[in-house]
Amino acid sequence: MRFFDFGEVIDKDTEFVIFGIPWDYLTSIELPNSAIAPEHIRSVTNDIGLTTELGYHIPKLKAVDVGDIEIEKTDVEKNLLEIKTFMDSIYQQKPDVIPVMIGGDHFCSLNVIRAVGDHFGKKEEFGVLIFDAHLDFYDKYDKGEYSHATITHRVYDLEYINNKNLLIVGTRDIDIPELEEADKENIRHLDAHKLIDGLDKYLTEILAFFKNSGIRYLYISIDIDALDPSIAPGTGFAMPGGFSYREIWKILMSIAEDFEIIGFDVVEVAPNLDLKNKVTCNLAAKLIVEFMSFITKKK
Ligand SMILES: [Mn+2]
Repeated sequence: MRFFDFGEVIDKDTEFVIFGIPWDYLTSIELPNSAIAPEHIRSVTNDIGLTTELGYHIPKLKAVDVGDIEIEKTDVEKNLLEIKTFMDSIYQQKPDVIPVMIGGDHFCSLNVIRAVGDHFGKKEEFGVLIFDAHLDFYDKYDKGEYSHATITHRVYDLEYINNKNLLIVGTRDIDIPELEEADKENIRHLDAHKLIDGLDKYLTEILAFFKNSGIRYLYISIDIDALDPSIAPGTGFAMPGGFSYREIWKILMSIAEDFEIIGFDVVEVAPNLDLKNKVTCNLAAKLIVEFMSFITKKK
């Protein structure tokens, strides 16, 4: 099964490479099963109409779905290497391709973001925008430095990432140790409650943060728990007060207009906790395909 029946062979026209990382070993609670999310999110695309909300014909997207990276659940180092090798291979086939990763827990993003950043030539113009209910900024969590609760810290540890090109939005469930750690490093997070002043203001703050830092190229990581659990119930930590679909849709549209998006992911969807009508998987699939259409339309 492929995402929207896209082909699987990267060629000279390919703009997006979609792939799954079926791995959730580094989540911190047992209940969610995001390892099965890539196949479930692909599967709902069978039943979604073939135009985006603005009428773009989805089959026209120059996207391929190359399947899942091979994962051995508990072998963290091996999986990190596996992800790196995979990323190297897609860039070898097409150096300017846009990777689109379907997780897995949030830790799956680390070596994807690292590969995108390492590969990208203009590091001083590169930034990372993370949508998340949480900071994920623990220095260490239950299994150590690698955890879905430490992912943002590990991204921050990359030599070309700092508090001027890393922004977390949608935060509303922050624990004291990670807040202290984030404050110590002056990490900017635009908490969800600030939406009370309106989406336009919120959006302006996001755009201004990166523009003031001279950033022109962005990697976007979307933890599905950034959205309100009323529309995204299928995830491990369901915390009220998140983005509506329309709010995140508008934010994604605006950042695709103002920045070059050079990679993105959607993580932490847990199909075993989803409703029977698969609303969370539908949401993830919609976000992916709408965002691709925003990115491609610009060109
Ligand atoms: Mn997260």
